[in-house]
Amino acid sequence: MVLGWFKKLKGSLSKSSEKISDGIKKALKSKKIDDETLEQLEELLISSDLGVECSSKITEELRKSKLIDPSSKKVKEIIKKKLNETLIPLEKQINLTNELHVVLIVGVNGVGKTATIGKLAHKFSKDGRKVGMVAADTFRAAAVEQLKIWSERTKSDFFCAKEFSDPAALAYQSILSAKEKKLDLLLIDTAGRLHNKIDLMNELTKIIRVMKKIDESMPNETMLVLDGNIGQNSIKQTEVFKQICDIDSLIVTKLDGSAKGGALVPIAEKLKIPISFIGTGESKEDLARFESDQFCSALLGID
Ligand SMILES: Nc1nc2c(ncn2[C@@H]2O[C@H](COP(=O)(O)OP(=O)(O)OP(=O)(O)O)[C@@H](O)[C@H]2O)c(=O)[nH]1
Ligand SMILES: [Mg+2]
Repeated sequence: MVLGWFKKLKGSLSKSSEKISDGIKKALKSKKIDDETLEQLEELLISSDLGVECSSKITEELRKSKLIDPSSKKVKEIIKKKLNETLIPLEKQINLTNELHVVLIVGVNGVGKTATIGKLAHKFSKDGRKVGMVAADTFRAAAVEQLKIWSERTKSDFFCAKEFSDPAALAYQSILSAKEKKLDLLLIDTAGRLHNKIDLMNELTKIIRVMKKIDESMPNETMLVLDGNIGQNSIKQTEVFKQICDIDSLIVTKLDGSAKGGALVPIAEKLKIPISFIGTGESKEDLARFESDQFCSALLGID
């Protein structure tokens, strides 16, 4: 089971890991770690989106290691060790209890909020949990329809309201219904785009304020979804959301496809917010709990 999951993660990150593996092999042609090799390795790490800061730290570590007869395997282990130092403290597990757990999913448009809700529902239903989804993006009819399809696909309860109705009222009602139905997990989808940014932020503030009327601890958890491909922009997006809500964890999506898997590292390093899950594709299985060691092995192509 665990092995199957790791294989899948490796497959999703294969474009990134092939690029890194080939680059390391090329850099080690001289069979020694000299200035030229280190420069090549640093360039490789930067071009693999690991960020300048992290790439230079790794290069320094490789310099200090004074590897005699360096192999790709040894170099990868040093890189992994350094990445783990940054990423392990940022692992975040979601542990459900027997009480309803309400999760608010936020993020700008197109980052993958709705798809991530579908994938989360699939993951937790497989574990025998009763899951519900709330279409609190009432601004777009298509958004409601998209989430409905995910609810059918994952056999989850679905809560929605009329187009343009108040998402805060919907969220409130849905929590009450979910409690009655004894659901374990309620995932609330929110709008990524309204008329403007201020409207979007006001709406989110209101959703949170109204939820708190049920219980001050609501939402139990807020997850910010970030598109792993957009680099610096993630930092800016996070700052905007941080002004209006407490972000408990990040979900970094779209680490598959192009060789962009490394982009998670500078995001984590700069934001220092725990990462709960990573998205590695468009299907319901393409979501993994964030476990640094596994992620680094997959990214670097280590078995
Ligand atoms: N390759 C890849 N595609 C993804 C991933 N996550 C989401 N997508 C795709 O990205 C696109 C946008 O995803 P949505 O879930 O609609 O994004 P959203 O944040 O809900 O967007 P809005 O509702 O417009 O705010 C869809 O085509 C998804 O299938 C991922 O991890 N990998
Ligand atoms: Mg959406």
